[in-house]
Amino acid sequence: MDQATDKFPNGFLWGGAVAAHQIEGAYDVDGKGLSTADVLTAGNQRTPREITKGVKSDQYYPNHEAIDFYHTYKEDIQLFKELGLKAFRTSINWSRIFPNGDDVVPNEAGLQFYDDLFDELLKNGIEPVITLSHFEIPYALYENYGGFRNKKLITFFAWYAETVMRRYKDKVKYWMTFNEINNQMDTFEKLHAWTNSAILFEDGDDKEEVTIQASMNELIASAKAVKIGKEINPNFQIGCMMAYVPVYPYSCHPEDMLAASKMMERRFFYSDVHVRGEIPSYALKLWEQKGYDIDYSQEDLEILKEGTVDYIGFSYYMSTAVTTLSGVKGTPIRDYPYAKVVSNPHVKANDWGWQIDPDGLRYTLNTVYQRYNKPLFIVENGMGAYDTVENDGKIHDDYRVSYLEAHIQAMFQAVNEDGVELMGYTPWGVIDIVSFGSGEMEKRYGFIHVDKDNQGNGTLVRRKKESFAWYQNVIEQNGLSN
Ligand code: P53
Repeated sequence: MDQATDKFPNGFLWGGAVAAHQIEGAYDVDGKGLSTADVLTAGNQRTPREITKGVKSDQYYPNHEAIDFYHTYKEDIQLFKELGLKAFRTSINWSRIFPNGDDVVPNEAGLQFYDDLFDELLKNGIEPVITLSHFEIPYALYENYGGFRNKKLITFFAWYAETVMRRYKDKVKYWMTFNEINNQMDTFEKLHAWTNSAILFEDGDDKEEVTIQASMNELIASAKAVKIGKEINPNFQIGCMMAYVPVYPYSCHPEDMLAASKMMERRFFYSDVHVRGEIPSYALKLWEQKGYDIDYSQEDLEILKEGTVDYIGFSYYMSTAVTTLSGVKGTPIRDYPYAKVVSNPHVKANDWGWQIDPDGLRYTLNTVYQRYNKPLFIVENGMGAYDTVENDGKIHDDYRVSYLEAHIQAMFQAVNEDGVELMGYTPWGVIDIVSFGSGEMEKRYGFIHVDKDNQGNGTLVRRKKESFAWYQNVIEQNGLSN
């Protein structure tokens, strides 16, 4: 067999990933309503982003313009085509379709934009992979309903999902419901509660209880979307989207092992419901012990069963470690005060402290596949880094290539040595975009550089980085060259 073609399965979806609010800009045109991403200020490595009440004239909001993909998508898709992408993952901005979230009639101009975008991708041989809610919801749903803590959002989301799935039924085959739905359970205090849930907390709230309620509402909404989607087009492949950051025991002390496994439970809770269609016993026990009164009906439980996902999409960036040993510096963990999150002495970290661990990807692929026996799809992976544009306009980003190469190697081993079923790989931020976590432009992931800085200055000119040719070759060879 030809060396070049026996590396990854036939039809493997080599691609790139972004999200609507991080790339599109055009935040107030063609009838779009305000989204929760539009009231996030810029932060940096040390300063968190702030959430403002509505748009303030004296603040800078990096997502308002982002990289203006709304107006440049045709030229950008030409670059994606040259790169060789077979798939492009982005999201639909809910507030383009339903400006207030609770509207009955969709905004035609918003629908038309995604029609044009998907047509342009398909015309260039690129398969759209679409997330319904990627870390944003219409702002009015936050202000007027309190976000996903309110069960009414289940109905609004289901109507939004039905509207777009019907409209694009012949254009989009691969869907995901909520981006990184499990990325809200560890630190619901700040931005993470402002992800897909956009919870408006009230005085006296037990934040964990409210976050669990919002999570359940999202899981039910997701199952409804899966069920409706399958009725609209039985060929749809509808997945969930998880953030997998594996937690290692820092030592082989049995208590470290138990602490690591407890931490993993919180993350697995979401995929357990998505894939198995029922609430796991460890979650029911926890709610009982804490006296949480989580509201769901018999009908909701049936919907969970009927709306299980076809595949598991997930992001993988880093791993983390926990310990119960005294004398090791770390951050205490809510609920498990005897354990703390510590840095792993065996791996390095990037400038934002994210620990680089390609073996962790292989470990994750194995663990998740063995747990669920469902096809997996790596829909985000990458390393945020500062890039320098040299005087000759070149960008030597060998660090990016090293990171991705090591992760593709790990993925190769998981597929070819461990037998994991993997549908594709769409590295994050194929073109430079606004960082979600910090709001910076200069935390870059792309193969394509965009001339814009953290303050919003720049020409928005696109330049190919050195990694562009490298990834082009990976796709062409269907794997790493030997
Ligand atoms: P940024 C934390 C941990 C893992 C993934 O993140 C995360 C986050 C949030 O910061 O989010 C995903 O831009 C998310 C993307 C995001 C990407 O990772 O903070 O799905 O929207 O941009 C990278 O470097």
